[in-house]
Amino acid sequence: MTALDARPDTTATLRFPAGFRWGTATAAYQIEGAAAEDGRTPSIWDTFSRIPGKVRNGDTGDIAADHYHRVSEDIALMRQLGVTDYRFSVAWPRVQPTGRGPAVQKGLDFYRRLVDELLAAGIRPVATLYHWDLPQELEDAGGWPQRETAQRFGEYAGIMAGALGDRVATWTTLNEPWCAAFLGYGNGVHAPGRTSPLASLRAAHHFNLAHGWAVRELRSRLPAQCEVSLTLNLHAVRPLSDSAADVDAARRIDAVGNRIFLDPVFHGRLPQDLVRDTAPVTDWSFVRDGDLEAASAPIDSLGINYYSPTVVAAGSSPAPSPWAGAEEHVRFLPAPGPRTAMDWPVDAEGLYELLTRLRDDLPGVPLVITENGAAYDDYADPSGAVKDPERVAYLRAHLAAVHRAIEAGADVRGYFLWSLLDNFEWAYGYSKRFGIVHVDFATQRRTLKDSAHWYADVIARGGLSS
Ligand code: IFM
Repeated sequence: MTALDARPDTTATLRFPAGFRWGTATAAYQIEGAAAEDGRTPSIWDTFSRIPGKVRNGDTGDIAADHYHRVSEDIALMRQLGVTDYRFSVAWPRVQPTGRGPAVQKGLDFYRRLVDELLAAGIRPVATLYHWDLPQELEDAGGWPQRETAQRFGEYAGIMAGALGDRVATWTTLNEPWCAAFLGYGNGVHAPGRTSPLASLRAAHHFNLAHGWAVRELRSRLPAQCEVSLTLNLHAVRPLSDSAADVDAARRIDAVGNRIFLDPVFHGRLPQDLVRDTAPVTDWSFVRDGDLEAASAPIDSLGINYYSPTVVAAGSSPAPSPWAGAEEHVRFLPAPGPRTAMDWPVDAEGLYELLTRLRDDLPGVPLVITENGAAYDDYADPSGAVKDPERVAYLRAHLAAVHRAIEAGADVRGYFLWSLLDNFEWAYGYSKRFGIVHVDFATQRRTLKDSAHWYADVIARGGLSS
């Protein structure tokens, strides 16, 4: 034993591997604001949020956290936290307003500045090309259920790679295509608000295709050291019991929630049980020769967004539901335990289950937690502090689960906390606060919550202290 080995570990009891990436994440529509500036045109979320009753309190992303005008201030906050990486998304309608043709210089300039300032601050930029803000013109032309949208996305990916190239360390094609396809086109709680099982399955396929075509464009323009990735919100599905019927309910949700993306992207095939299950609502003839090969262009890592598990049993769920027919055979049950302000159960074990499953199902694919976090009803107290002990407990439990999964052999390379800032939480508007930095939306004043100080300490120690 060397003197070094004998030294007590005073920094962290659960230490993460050297080089582990500690980040925070945001998305363009949720924080940028400046919705009509410098040539940006409406996205489907600008349109959807203006439909009465679709977003709580009639909130929109017009101003959001005004990040477009406060980039430097927000990067200074990240620097204070000590994050190694920052995951942001590019607003497609800001750089290519109609979703076709040449890019708008001012839109590109905004992201250039963001990336340059991140690099100057020693923070790795991690860019997502699509976090749900489709240019409205492309939706008017048919949106994601139309194949042409995938083609447009590939071209847009090429524009971005040409503009920012190797200055972005990681390029992620899509964020949570499940939500975009099934909440956007299936039960309509997200933009564009359509309610058609067939449209949602078509959209899911075109997301896979768009991803593959974007990977091809990125690879042809980027230097080899750039990482190319995809982020999925995989469902940690648990059957209520080990009865054959409950296990089959879980299989159905795994097919339409997880394998609908995992199989095409990593194995170049459609899950055959999904094709059988969905036969009543679709014949899948929109999948053409060569599509699955295109979708499975190799990528360097898989991003995973995890918040809570899904418990299911045999039965049926009341419509409207996003599950493309699966809800006729599946009952969704509340998982036990404490809940966040979203009414989502706090269950770190689900993250461990997901990571160890991926360790087994996708050997050799590095994993990155690209989102994890919780909303609570935070407020600044009279002294100006924002005390959020529930969020700290949530984060600690989930980071401990990640650590345990790494020890069990899962190749997890990083963790991005959702979110840096309080922001526009889609159909919930500004009523839900996910940030570790509190935003007073009237003044745009930022205040570090206790969880931000706690996270800075975790990063500085390289793990969790006891
Ligand atoms: O805010 C969202 C984010 O845009 C995508 N993943 C889930 C988060 C919390 O709902």
